[in-house]
Amino acid sequence: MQAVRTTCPYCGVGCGVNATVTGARSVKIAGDRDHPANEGRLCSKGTHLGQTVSLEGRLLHPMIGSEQADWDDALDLVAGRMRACIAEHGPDSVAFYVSGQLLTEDYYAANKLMKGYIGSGNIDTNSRLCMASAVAAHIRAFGEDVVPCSYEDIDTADLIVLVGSNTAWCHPVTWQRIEQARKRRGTKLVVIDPRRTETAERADLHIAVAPDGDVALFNALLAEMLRRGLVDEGFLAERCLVPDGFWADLPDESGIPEDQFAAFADLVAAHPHTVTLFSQGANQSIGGTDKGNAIINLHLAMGRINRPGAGPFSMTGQPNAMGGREVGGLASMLACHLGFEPDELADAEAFWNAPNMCQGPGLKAVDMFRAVHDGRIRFLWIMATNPAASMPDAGIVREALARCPTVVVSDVAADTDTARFAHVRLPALAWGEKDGTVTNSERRISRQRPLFAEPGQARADWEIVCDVAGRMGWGEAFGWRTPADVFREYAAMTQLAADRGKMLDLTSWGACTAHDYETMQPFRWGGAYPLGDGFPTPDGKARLVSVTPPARKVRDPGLPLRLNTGRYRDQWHTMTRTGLSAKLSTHRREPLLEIHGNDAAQFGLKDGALARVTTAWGEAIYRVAITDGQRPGEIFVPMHWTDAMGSNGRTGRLAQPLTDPVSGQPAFKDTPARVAPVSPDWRAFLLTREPAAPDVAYWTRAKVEGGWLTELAGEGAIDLDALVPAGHRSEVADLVRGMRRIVVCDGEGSLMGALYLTRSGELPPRDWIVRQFSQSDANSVELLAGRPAAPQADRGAIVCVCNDVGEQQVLAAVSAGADSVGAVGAATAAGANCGSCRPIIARLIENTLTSAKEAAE
Ligand SMILES: Nc1nc2c(c(=O)[nH]1)N[C@H]1C(S)=C(S)[C@@H](COP(=O)(O)OP(=O)(O)OC[C@H]3O[C@@H](n4cnc5c(=O)[nH]c(N)nc54)[C@H](O)[C@@H]3O)O[C@H]1N2
Ligand SMILES: Nc1nc2c(c(=O)[nH]1)N[C@H]1C(S)=C(S)[C@@H](COP(=O)(O)OP(=O)(O)OC[C@H]3O[C@@H](n4cnc5c(=O)[nH]c(N)nc54)[C@H](O)[C@@H]3O)O[C@H]1N2
Ligand code: SF4
Ligand SMILES: [Mo]
Repeated sequence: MQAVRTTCPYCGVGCGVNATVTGARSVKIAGDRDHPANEGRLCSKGTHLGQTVSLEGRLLHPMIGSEQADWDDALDLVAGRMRACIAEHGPDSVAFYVSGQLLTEDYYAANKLMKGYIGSGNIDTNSRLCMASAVAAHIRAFGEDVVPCSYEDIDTADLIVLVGSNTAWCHPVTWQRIEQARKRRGTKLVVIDPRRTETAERADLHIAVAPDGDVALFNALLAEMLRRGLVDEGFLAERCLVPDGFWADLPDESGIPEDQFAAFADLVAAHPHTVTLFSQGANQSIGGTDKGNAIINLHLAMGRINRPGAGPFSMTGQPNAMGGREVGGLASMLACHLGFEPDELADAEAFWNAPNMCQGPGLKAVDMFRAVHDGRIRFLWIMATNPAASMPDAGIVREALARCPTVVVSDVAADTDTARFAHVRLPALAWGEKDGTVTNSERRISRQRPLFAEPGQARADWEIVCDVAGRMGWGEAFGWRTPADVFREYAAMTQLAADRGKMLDLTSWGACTAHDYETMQPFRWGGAYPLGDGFPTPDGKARLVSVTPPARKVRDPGLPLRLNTGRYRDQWHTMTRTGLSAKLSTHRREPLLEIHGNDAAQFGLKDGALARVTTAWGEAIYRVAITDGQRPGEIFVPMHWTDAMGSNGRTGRLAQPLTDPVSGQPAFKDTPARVAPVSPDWRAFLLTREPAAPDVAYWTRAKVEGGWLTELAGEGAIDLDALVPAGHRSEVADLVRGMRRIVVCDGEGSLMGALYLTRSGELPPRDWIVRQFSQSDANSVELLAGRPAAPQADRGAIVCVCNDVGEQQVLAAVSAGADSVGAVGAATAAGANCGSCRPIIARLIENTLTSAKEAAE
């Protein structure tokens, strides 16, 4: 079999993948050495793509309510409801909420349908939650949403500053590139993040900034550079417009300890080749746009832009966040980097031959769901996103979905939190089936190519859009036969941007043949330095923007903690795909509440026990993890768990709906909160072949090899028979300690299910028991004991998911003399594959060596 060159469907690094199909639904994955974004590397998520391509959990037929339907009936219903809604309530009563996980072709079709044919601006995307602040900052500074850097700049930088980015977990291949630059040329690394993440641990300087302290810090840094005479007066005079009073007004209070500030300033002063990468710690804030501009201001003022190894570099989150921005998937943009000026509207109208051109911007995500809630929007089509879990104030979002007369959901998964509200569900093609293009963080366009036949009745997202458009009477404008047809039209439309001096120019692809499209090599629009010849503003100059730190809110004493939310290394958002991989699920099997020991003591929380987090918007329950990586007063929880994966761990319940006034992006990183212990009567864990969703107070489940592992807790009596499957059942009980263990095997002696419950004691370690699930002859005596008769060395928590190496094995290697990540890899194979676990191995080595040194002193 020949490998197919395609692109990873997860993060915005945009890694090239060589995929070799090995069976009906199986594939061998390797990094594409010829792809400039990754040069052969893949992280843990990319490496384990093969574990997510089975048809488990897929939506394979259109559904009307809970009934399977055929495409004609489903599409007739969608088009009929949409037509009636427009006729009765006008075009603004209809909205699309789409996603950076659509392909550019899907996005283009949906945008054209809404803005040119339905006649409303009401199409917004989950990129509103993700990239909107960076987009707004780029437009304010450069006149267009252009990222002025590329990955090569990381290779040639002498100083890399990461602002609000856990790069080692969220952009792991970019991280490996940073580590390579450090090794090769001694590049220095500064990490600005309130938490000591695995990224921050590796930095030369970690600045644990206060939440939203970034604008103050960057303003003070710029003032310091002015004092040191390091501002590039020539570049400023020639290429920038500086607002009156900019320097006089520049606030000069860094908000961080003086010695740290001096160290940071010295590093910045000494290294003209500085790249500042920023991500959600910058964007997801009530001052997110200002943070972007504070960073860009520094680079403009020092002339550190448009040349190798220098520039402000916003990293995109999703695989096609950038493509969506290009085609116009944000309600605040029209199409192809155009806005809503009369001449722009007129040109787009002519290009699309649009019968119902929209007249202005539509509602941004948070406002869009409010409009659904109060009945202004009555028809909502959601594609490739899970807002019932991922929007802030998800309670209101759920109420809105429950009230909305028509909710259409296009998804690859059958059961998502959002799908539960759908009147019509449309099965979409997933990664490995779909065909089209995506654009990564550095503006590089790559192909996603199909590997498998289309399963069931699933269809491409763009085709579904076209079929609905056809039923609305607009078949001709949506008559594309292939994704190449769509891409060609989109590329031709960028002429409207090019005519206006914008950098987004794909016109050379406007007449590409099917063969050109098929054989497209990854390419970058705008080249390495798109802004090098001048900025796309009327006078060709960039703008410095005066920014001030957001006003400090008066805090509610009943909510004394600041809740920060974000990501785990091996899970992707709402887990509909990564949650199906046993390997990826070993990294974190339950959502944790990370909290400083002082706070835990003050609020009575114990490490490993459960705790409730409450905000003004709702409450959720997590497993407590005490860590000095959190600053006192601040807590962190992951965004990933949903109602489909657990009873109480959905973080969307907690997040506030406050948004940045310029970009409309929600401030997910700083919600006032309180915590309290949860002390259930009993705790248990359950192994099952099929996913369990037991009716108990607390549960959360994780995929394991061969089935599912569910952690449970609750009050009062438990109906054990409802939990364990039928079969050959063995059981032990110790009524004094309230201990029950049940093991169920089938006729051949394979383990079919097990339950371990206690009211007062400990539960046995999970890993050995879980491993018996994928073995053929289970020993029920050993299983009831919770351990093998002949004791085995405890491997500890799994560190390397690729090669299945545990913490104890790593520590043993370190004790035996392995003092580098490479040496540990040679001894244990940990970290020798994708490399995502190298930062944690480095920490284990460092901790061991430090404690050995302390012991010696
Ligand atoms: N493993 C994994 N990778 C992913 C994703 C995933 O779901 N899983 N999702 C992708 C997507 S869509 C996105 S958007 C990216 C996100 O990638 P990142 O932005 O790196 O991820 P987050 O964990 O959301 O947040 C990053 C950090 O911002 C810090 N932060 C919070 N408040 C502040 C602040 O006020 N100032 C500063 N300087 N920092 C702050 C947080 O402590 C956190 O460590 O990841 C992409 N990659
Ligand atoms: N608390 C908190 N909340 C957050 C964030 C945070 O940091 N903290 N981050 C925000 C950010 S940056 C982002 S990007 C969002 C992400 O949030 P979402 O977009 O809601 O999360 P996903 O799980 O990626 O949802 C994608 C959905 O599309 C489906 N899907 C996958 N591929 C396809 C396809 O090809 N076609 C179709 N039709 N469907 C498909 C998946 O099954 C899944 O249901 O979350 C935001 N929410
Ligand atoms: S860094 Fe990992 S998740 Fe991101 S594109 Fe590359 S392989 Fe995929
Ligand atoms: Mo994102």
